[in-house]
Amino acid sequence: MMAKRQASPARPLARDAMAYVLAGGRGSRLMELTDRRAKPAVYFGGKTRIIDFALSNALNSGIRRIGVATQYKAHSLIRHLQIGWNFFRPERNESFDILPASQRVSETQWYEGTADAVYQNIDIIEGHGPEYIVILAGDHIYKMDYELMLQQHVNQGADVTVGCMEVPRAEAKGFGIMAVDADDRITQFVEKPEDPPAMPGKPDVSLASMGIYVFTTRFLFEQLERDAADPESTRDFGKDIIPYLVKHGKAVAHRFADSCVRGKDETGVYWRDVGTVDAYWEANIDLTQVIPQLDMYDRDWPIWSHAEMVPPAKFVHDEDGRRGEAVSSLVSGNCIISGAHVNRSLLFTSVLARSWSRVEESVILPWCDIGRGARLKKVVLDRGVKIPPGLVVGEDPVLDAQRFRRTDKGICLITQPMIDKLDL
Ligand code: ADQ
Ligand code: ADP
Repeated sequence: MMAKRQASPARPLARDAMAYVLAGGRGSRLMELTDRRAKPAVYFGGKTRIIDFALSNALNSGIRRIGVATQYKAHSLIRHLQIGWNFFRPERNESFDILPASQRVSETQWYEGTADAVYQNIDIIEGHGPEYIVILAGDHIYKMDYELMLQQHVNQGADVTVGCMEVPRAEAKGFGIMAVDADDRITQFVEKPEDPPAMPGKPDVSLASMGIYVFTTRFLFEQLERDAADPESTRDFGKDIIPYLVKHGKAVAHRFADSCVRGKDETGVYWRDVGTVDAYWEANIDLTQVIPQLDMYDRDWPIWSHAEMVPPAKFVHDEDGRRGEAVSSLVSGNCIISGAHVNRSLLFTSVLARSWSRVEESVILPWCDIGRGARLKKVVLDRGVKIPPGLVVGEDPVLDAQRFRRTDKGICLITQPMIDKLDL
């Protein structure tokens, strides 16, 4: 292992680190929203995509070397990264690599687990020579200062530091769950247990891995080589590498609450998976509140993205003199609200809402066209959907469920193929 140096405020550890973002997952519980794009490429919050949060966290933390491992339906993601994240300069020792699947293996074989997605790109990481690696997932919404996690890693002399947070035990099945000692050393780790163990003294809470790991680069490579030689391994961080290091090495837990960026409103600890249509809808609609739980206005921790150069949103009377208006809503550039009423909704770029249409509690992705007199309530519209004049969604649950992807909570996800199939 390499010599450990103490964190010094004079030179942030982030400058010696590389962020490696795993962005290959489909996110199948988002249903048709991820039919054609990977979950990290899904739009969120009006101007950004989900992956922009992890990337912005890395950038805001001071990290200037970033690799993104892609896999499933990567085109939309790659296009977004190429347009929006192309400002890194090699001459300043910065880098931004978009890593396609299957560089080392045969044509038919993609990555196996998440560890393999790093193992296959060891050469590329080595070329950048980072001392530390921060492994991230590209599909969560949160704001976190990874520098603080790096400092804890170095100060505690850990082999691996795992980002963790408290989650309700009832929701803990989908996570790696850990137990820690008084020094936050991880003493037990089980990946996605059927019956998640609770935290001491907190019967309804489990301590969950966020899937964020800090390693010294050389040590990680040693572990990946060791794991690759193990025929029993599934080549996964959560299933193989982390449990191994909990047993045979020094694995330390880093509390998200210690490095969560709360913004000027000092909002609470915010972390969302947005992995289901309901959770996606809810997190987007929450932004329409007077004080949302996620502060997107914090200039000290901006969420970077690629924004199209488009004209401002426009609100006009239609030819009958009906007002075009939006209340309690976020309306992005190039939207035209013409004689339509928008309430408690989030409109991404270039949405057209035509006369007499009503949009309520809905998330409308870019380039949608809402026809005259249509009424939409509790809807998520995929990019580019053309809603025919007079279509009503959100008032007849049975009909909605026949036509669209309606969740138990009554949210309808609508894509263009669903509209094309309608017999109107
Ligand atoms: P999951 O998120 O369920 O659990 P996984 O499906 O392996 O783990 O995905 C981790 C991340 O890697 C996701 O962002 C996904 O998009 C991406 N990914 C998966 N396979 C990939 C591949 N081959 N190439 C590129 N990217 C890939 C993990 C941990 C748990 C932890 C949760 C927290 O295993 O212990 O609790 O994250 O969300
Ligand atoms: P984005 O996710 O950037 O909004 P689109 O919704 O336009 O992108 O498309 C998502 C992905 O599906 C893109 O990678 C695009 O290339 C692909 N795609 C879009 N339309 C078609 C089509 N008609 N046939 C095949 N692929 C398509």
